[in-house]
Amino acid sequence: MIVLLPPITYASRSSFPREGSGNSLRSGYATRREELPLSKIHRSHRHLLTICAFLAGLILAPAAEAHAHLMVSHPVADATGGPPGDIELRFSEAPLAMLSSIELRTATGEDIPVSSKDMGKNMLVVVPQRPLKSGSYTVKWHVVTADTHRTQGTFAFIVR
Ligand SMILES: [Cu+2]
Repeated sequence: MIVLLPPITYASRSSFPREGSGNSLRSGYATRREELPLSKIHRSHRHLLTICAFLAGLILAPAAEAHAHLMVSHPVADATGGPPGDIELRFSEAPLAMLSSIELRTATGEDIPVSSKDMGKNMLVVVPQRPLKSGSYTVKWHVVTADTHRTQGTFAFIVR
């Protein structure tokens, strides 16, 4: 394939405005360059970067804090006790219930069906749909907060 390019025309020297000799024109360029040294350009860029970093920090800082961390649970992780009526998880931020979940499993990996129960803004609560026999259980949770960030975790408890 042949690509046809328009002919490149170079402006002849005579087409430049002539102000004095060629030597004075060259020295004029040099003077202009001295007025805007590289270090000055870099310094102004550095200021711009500092401002950008500051603004990004303002925007990102509240978002980073909005991750939902598990504050406390019932049963408490690694606790041994009677069969709990529900599994309660309290987070540092409000989970979006539609995008969050709690799964309950036996030691052999059997999934125990749960129903959700509303117990307030920062809580996720589920009720096991059948009585929990003695043995160890795993609670696997994942939570999405309003900033779309996802956190997850697992803990276990033992039913005597
Ligand atoms: Cu977050």
